[in-house]
Amino acid sequence: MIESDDFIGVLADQGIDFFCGVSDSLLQDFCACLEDSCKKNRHIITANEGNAVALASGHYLATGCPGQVYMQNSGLGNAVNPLLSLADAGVYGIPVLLLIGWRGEPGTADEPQHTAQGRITLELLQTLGIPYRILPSDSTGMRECVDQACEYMKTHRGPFALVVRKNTFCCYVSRAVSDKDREVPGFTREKAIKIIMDQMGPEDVVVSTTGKASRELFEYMKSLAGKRPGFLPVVGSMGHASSIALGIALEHNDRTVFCIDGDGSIIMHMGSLGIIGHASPKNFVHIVMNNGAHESVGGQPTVGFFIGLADIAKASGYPNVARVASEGELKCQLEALRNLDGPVFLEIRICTGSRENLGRPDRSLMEIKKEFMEFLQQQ
Ligand SMILES: Cc1ncc(C[n+]2csc(CCOP(=O)(O)OP(=O)(O)O)c2C)c(N)n1
Repeated sequence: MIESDDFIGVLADQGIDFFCGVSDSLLQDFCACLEDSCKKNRHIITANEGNAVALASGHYLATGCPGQVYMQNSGLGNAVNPLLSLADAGVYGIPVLLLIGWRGEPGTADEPQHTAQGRITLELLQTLGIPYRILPSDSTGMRECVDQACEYMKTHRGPFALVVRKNTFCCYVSRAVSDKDREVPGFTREKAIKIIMDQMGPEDVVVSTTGKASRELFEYMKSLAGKRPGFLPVVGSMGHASSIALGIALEHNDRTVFCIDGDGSIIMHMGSLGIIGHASPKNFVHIVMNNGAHESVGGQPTVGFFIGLADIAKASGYPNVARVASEGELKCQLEALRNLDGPVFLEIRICTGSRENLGRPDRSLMEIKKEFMEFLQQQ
């Protein structure tokens, strides 16, 4: 396996010292090492992967040196447009070194939302005209592979991709700030989810975002006896849970539709806030679990604690917004918001952290969808 420090050193030898992207669990050790070793503004965790390609392009235009953009292969979808209509050799010809975590690699066990993307990852790169190498997991192979990528970028002026298999990077223990340093209260997402679920009725609908929030909700739902709210865990399609929930809320104004979002997810496609605010469904409750991190894939910091999410929602047309940071405040607000017109926005400041033994949905996604659609048809 490769030491992240070594890899970063090899990139530095080639003049690559600017990094940006959205992480993936396969790249979490590398990202933790970047957080520790890069000076401010040499490593930027972006809103989405398309942003990262554009940011690295700006870096190249300013310096003549390629930047490195990391992402999960799911993020290729977000990146296709700037890769093809900005960085491509037929447009501005901008060298960008892509580092892509290969979830759903054929022959490996992974979650269903990664299967299709995993199967076509290499083919998609080929279709995009982006040459690639699978990053070797030994130091000599890795160095030779980076040299080849850099040589290509110099001569062809376009992106090159390094595809990363599971267990390519050694474990890296981060020296980055702890929860204590970030001054967050010890109020977990799982605790907040239980409080929210406990005040929901059996007619309500909940749509939850990608990552551990959906896994925690799934487990809690299983433990609820009798009638439960309708539930759709959005296992992939990060950042789109609120738009899915909007589509449902507009057709079922007899039901309260809750979207349980994450800070990383809401930031990824933040434009949807203005769309929800403008559509203004009265039955829409948007709850954001703000832990200031992409906790599900290793805890890389987001800007969640540095921007006013509730203020942004207010300015986007949500008539009622609030921010809470404790169990007591959450219970009070949940009671109050029942009597308010939506769209309502509730930001919950929580700490990072989740159970080691957290499960995953153990039913097929098709079954979950069928049950959800049948639930919505019931009066
Ligand atoms: C387009 C895309 N990029 C990256 C990922 C990998 N990913 C899965 S969950 C997640 C973090 C979500 O962060 P947040 O919404 O803040 O929730 P938290 O994990 O903190 O609960 C990431 C980056 C993905 N699934 N899809």
